[in-house]
Amino acid sequence: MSSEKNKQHLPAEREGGEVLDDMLPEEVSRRKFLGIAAFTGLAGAGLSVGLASCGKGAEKAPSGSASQGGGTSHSGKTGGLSYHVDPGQLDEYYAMYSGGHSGEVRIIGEPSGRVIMRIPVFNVDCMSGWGITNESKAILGTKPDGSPKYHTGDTHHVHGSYKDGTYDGKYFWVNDKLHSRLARIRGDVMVCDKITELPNVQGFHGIFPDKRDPVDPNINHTTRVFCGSEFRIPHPNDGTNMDDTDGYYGLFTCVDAETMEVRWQCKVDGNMDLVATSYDGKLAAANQYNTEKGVTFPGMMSAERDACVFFNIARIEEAIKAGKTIPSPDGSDIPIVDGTKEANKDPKTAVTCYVPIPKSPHGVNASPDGKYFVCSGKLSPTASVIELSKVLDWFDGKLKDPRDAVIAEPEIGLGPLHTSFDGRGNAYTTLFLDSQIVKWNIDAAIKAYQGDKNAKVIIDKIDVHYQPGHLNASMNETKEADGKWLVIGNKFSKDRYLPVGPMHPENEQLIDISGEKMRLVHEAPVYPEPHDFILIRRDVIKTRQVYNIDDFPNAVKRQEDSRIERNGKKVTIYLTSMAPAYSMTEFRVKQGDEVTIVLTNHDKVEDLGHGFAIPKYDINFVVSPHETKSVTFVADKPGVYWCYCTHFCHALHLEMRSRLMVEPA
Ligand SMILES: [Cu+2]
Repeated sequence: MSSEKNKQHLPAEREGGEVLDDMLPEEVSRRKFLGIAAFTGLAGAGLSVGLASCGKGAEKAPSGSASQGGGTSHSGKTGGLSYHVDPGQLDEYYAMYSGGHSGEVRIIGEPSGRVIMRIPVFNVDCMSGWGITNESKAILGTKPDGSPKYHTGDTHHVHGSYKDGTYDGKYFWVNDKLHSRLARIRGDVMVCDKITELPNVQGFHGIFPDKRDPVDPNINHTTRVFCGSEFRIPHPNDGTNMDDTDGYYGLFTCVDAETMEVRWQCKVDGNMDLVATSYDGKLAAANQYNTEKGVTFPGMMSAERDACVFFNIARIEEAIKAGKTIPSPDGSDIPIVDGTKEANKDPKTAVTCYVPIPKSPHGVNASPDGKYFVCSGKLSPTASVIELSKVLDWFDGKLKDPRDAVIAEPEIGLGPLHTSFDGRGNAYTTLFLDSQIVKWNIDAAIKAYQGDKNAKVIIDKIDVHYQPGHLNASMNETKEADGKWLVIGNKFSKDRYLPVGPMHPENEQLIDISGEKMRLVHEAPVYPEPHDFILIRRDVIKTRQVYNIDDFPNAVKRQEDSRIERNGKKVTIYLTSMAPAYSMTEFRVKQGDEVTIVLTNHDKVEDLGHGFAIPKYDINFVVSPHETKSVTFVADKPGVYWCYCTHFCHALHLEMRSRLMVEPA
C-alpha cells in the first residue's frame, strides 16, 4: 500500500486569496468583489433582522409588508387582504409543497405564489448534486455498485414538526408513495437529512406527525410520525400467495421522529390514504376506502359506507409491551399489532376504532380547536364531522356504536375531498367534481344534524379552475389557524395559461378568506404535480445562510490542507473553493483509479456558492458557503477534463476551472 501526498497546487501563498488578488486586474479583484458581496450580505442580514422582528407583526397585521405593495384592496364582507408583493418585499408565508411525481419538495412564497426553492428528495437533481454526491447517496440508499437504489419518487404530503400545538420549524416530513419511503427535511437548511423505507407496505400515502407525545404528558412536541398505506398486498409478498386476495392487507406505520426508525406497525382492513392526529396526542386516524377488500374497480366501491379508522396510540404501545404482537411478514423484529376490525370488537381492549363514513372517503383533517376530525365522502356529497371525545368514549366502553361519534354530516357538494379551517369555526372543502370550494360552518352543521331546520350550514361557494384536490388555509393545521389565505391545488389548468403543448402545468389558486365571502385573488402555474402543502407564518422558519464548516466530518478546513492522497488505486483529492478559483489548478490520476473529490467551499459570504462539474464523468454539484460535498468515480477515460464552476460566482466565474488529467494506463 503506497501513500503519497502530492502538492501540485498553490498552497499557503494563496490563503486568503492574497496572491490571487495580485494576479487579477485591479478592477476585478476578488477583494473588491467580496466587498460588494459582503455589503450585499450585510444588507441581507439587515433584512433578516427586520424579518425576525416583524414576525409577530406579520401575525397581528393581516397584510404585513404585502399591504405596502398597493395591490387590490377590499374591505368588509369580501375580505380585504392584498396579495401583491412588491419587488424587494418578502412574502408573509412559507408554503411547503410536495412535488408529486417529480419526487421533490418545493418552497413557494405566499401570497405571491413565487417558487423560491426546490428541494430534491427522492429525485436526482444535477443543480445541487442530489443523488450524485456521496453524502446524498448515503441518505438516498444505494445499490451495490454505488448508484442510487431508486431514481424515482412520488411525494404527496408535507407536514411539519409541532411544539405546543403549532409548527416549530425544526423538521418537515414528506412521503414517497412509489417506493414507500418517509423523508425528513431539516428546517434550518431545507435539505433532506434522512430517508426511511417502510417495510411490508405499498402505496404509502398519508403522513402526519403527532402534535404531542401520546404517552408522556410532559412532552409537548412531535415524537412520532404516522404513515398510512393505501395498497393491500400479500404477506410475505414473495410471489407465493399472489391469488389469495382475501389474505392481502395493509399496515399503519409509526416512525420515530428523531431516529427515523420504524417503531411499530398495525395491521388494518381497508385502504388508507390521509392521516390526521389529535392535539392531545392520543389519537391518530386514517380515512379508509375499499373496506370491501376489492382488487378491481367495482369491487372497491360496492359498500355504502367505508370508514375512518382511529388508532389508540397508547394502547398499541401497551399491547407491544405486553407482547401481544403478530409476526412480521418480512421476518424482521418490528412489532406488529392486529388492528383489524375483527380483532378489535371489545372497545375496552381495542387498539382501533372503525367509524363508518359514507362511500370511499378521501380526506381527514383535524379542526384547530382540537375537537373534531372532518372526513369527506368522495363518492358521497357529504362531509362527516367526528367528535374526538366520543371516539375516546367508545374506547372507554361509554359509546355503544362508533357511528355515534359522527355528530354532523352536511351535504356540501359533489366530490368532497379535503377540508381546511379558518380558526373561526368555518370549514372549507374542495369539491372535485363541482370544481368549487365550499365554505361551511361546523356549529351550524351540528345543529342541522340535530334537526334545526334554520341552521345555515353553507356560507359560500366559489368556482376554482379546475378540479381541486388539496387545499390549505394559512396555519390551518395548527391551533394558530389565522383564517387569512386559502391555497387551492387544482389538478387541471386547461385554458388558464399560454399553451405549451400537450403537457399542462397545474394551477395553484389563492383565495382571501378573511371576509365572509371568499375572494379568488391570484393564480400561478406549477410544474406537475404538487399534491399537498402547508402554509407557515414566516417567523416560524429560521434558516441559516452559511453552513458551519465543523458540521462536515470530511471538511477541508484550511486551504493548505488541499492535497492528493493515493492509497493503492484509490485516490482522494482534497479541494477548496474560493471565488474565483479552486485550491488546485490541476490534479493527475491514472486511468482505472477510483477517484474521490472532497470539496469544501471556503467562501463565507451569503449566497456565494460554487459548482463543480466534470465533463464526460457525469459529475455536477454545488457547495454552499462553508459546505463540504464529495463525489466518487472511476477515472476510466484518459485525457484532460476541465472541472468548472457551474454556479455563477464572480466576474471571473468562467475562469474558475481546474484540470483533471487522467494518464493512460
Ligand atoms: Cu465559482
